[in-house]
Amino acid sequence: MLYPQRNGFRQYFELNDFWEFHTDPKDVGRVQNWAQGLSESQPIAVPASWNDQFEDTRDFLGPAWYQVGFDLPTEWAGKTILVRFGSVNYLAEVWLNGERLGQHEGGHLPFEFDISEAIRKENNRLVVRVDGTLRPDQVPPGNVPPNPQDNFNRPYPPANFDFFPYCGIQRPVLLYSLPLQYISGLLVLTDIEGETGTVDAQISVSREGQAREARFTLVGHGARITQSVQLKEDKASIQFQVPQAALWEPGSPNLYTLTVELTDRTGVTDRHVSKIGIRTIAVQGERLLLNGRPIFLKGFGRHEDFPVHGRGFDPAVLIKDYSLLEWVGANSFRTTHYPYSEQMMDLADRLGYLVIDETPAVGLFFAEEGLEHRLSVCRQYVTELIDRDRNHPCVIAWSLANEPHSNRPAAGPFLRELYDLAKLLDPTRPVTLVSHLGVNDVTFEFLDLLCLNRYNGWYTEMGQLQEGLRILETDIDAVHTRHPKPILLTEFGADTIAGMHAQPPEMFSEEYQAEFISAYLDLLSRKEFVVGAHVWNLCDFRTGQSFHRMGGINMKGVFTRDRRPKLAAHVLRKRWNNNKRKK
Ligand code: GCB
Repeated sequence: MLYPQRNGFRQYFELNDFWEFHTDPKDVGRVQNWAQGLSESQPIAVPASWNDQFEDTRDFLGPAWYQVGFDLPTEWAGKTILVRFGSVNYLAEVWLNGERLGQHEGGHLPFEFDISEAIRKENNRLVVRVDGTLRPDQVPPGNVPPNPQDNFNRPYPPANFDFFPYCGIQRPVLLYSLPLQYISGLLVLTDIEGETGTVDAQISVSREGQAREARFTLVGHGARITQSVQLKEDKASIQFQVPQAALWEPGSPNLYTLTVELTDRTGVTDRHVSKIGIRTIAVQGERLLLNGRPIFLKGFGRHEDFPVHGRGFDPAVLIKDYSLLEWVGANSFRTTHYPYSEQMMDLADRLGYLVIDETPAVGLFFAEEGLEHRLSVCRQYVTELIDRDRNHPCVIAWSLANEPHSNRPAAGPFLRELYDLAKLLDPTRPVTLVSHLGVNDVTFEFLDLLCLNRYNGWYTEMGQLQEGLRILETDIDAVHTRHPKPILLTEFGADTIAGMHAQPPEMFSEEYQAEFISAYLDLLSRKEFVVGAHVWNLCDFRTGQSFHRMGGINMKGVFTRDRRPKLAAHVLRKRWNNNKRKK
């Protein structure tokens, strides 16, 4: 599924605006046929989570109904027309002019419907039912019966994860047009031989039509290469050699423009333009190699989270977060704990950040009940994520899950199946998942890259940082001895109340967080097999209410929720910016 574009052959407009909204706490909307149109409603902003927009919806998770009206641009008559949702959390069911288009499960990944038949010239009515209710058989799960062994205190709302379960239409909704026969898929693979880059590009075409040929053109950094090939069974592929290729990497994120056109006797009938980066990524022994050279990841976990918008797409916050990453000297991040917006990924390509791209599988547990459904949703996520992001040079690894409770027997086969699926769909990138278990994690046997979350000196060894570090060192050394693969510390951090100070440092003070992060980085820099460190978190973020989340906020950000630096941000900036190579 390619992102809509604007050119002579493709057009889109955003249905981002004020929509009509009605909550449906008694779940009567279906029976009362709200799909035909809402008789009562109030205005709501789209895209944005609904929770913080109204007085009475903060903890309301659904179901709720949205509606918007639009006319068809006259010049779109006779084209293929689709409606595309960037992210609706969690269950979406969609109708156009009373006709049911379909449904989608899971937030943070796009879905679309061909509405060429259902659309009218005027007065179209799009209705969406959204249900974010937490259920144990969903991913991420919620309302899971408490298990005394898990030692997990359920927050409110009862999510199985530590961030607020924001709901609604959270990313742009696009109405777009394509020619009848159009380029429907694109796969780009790159390689490097000496100074020459290789670009393999393959397209698929929606159906047979007039076009018999595809023309591929690669432009940039002094290169301009064109090649035309015949379409074979709705597919076409080429290979370009790019001498003296300008490689993509942090610090010099060189991109080329790849244009693919379908042509018939009269000329061009469709055009798709994308930016590509020539780079390689590989695990070799205990190292992670970018363009054949070892790379150390410096960065963060983050959340799509901001006051009032909730998890809603906000381009200004996105740009701001990239300027914070640059200011502090980071080169990477993980899309904790769900895929980020497509715009965020485009900017990572452009600005040169390495991304560990994570599916929405957080809080996975392996009780029998609901297991089959959770597995099928996870398979869907892996497939949709790889399909969405596989052409991004910024993506250096796929993360299948965050902290699955993988000490149950069912966990091994479940996660192995997802690993095999990711490898099948993309044999070029390392596949990982993020573990809190460590040496006994069954998945460490097969993962390409080991990701560990650790909070010694915070959740354990509270207030005793040195003791925490001693245990951490023993622990990661043991993981390394048993599994000699690269290790990335994907989370470590301490909640910190901005403005609270203590000397000697103590928990919750800015000094404790700064010392904690520095000491972790010092320890990790001594371990050759550690290939990166991601601080938890870039910014404070909203989560459920519980006794250990004051004001419903996780305060492990090195910036506050409104993006002001704490002491630790300055410490990181000094460390990461003073010596670009220092770990
Ligand atoms: C973790 C989780 C993350 C939490 C974090 C914390 O291990 O992966 O989602 O927010 O710990 O702060 O407790």
